[in-house]
Amino acid sequence: MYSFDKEIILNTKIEELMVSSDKVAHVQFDNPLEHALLVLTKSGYSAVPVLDHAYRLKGLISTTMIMDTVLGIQSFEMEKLSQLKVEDVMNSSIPTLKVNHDFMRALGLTINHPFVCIEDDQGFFRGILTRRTIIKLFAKNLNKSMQS
Ligand code: 2BA
Repeated sequence: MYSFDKEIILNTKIEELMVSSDKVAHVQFDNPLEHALLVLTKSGYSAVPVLDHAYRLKGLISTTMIMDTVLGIQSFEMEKLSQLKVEDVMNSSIPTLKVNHDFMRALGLTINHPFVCIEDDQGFFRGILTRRTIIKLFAKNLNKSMQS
């Protein structure tokens, strides 16, 4: 028989779970697509945040978005990798969190999104909340009781 420490989980602050911005692979909105593909491939992540030069959040870009863009009717149009920029392809309508948002909001968003970007009141990027950290929190606070 297992139970959760509900209070501990619900009172966890988003800031405690956040992967801070200095540890998050990202690209800038005006980078060419080939740079974004390089960052995605070398980091091993399937999607990363897109920022502006002041570190404000602009959206996210994934390998699938890039490959879908270069895939022509008959062949890959690889020249698009240098012709197009990240902003031409990125998804700019993404859910975001603030550090003071409550845990249930974060939990709800990570059902449909592998990670959610966290920004401050001015829109500056603070970091990400990943599904992995949420699952780890539940695993850590799962207690085995004596009754079976
Ligand atoms: P994905 O890249 O699709 O990764 C799915 C899961 O695979 C990750 O889950 C993680 O458990 C593992 N994984 C993938 N690449 C990894 C790597 N280079 N090092 C260690 N583990 C790796 P989560 O950790 O929950 O991450 C969810 C999503 O958040 C990732 O999806 C990625 O899009 C993004 N992400 C996570 N950490 C990031 C970081 N430091 N920088 C940029 N994006 C990150």
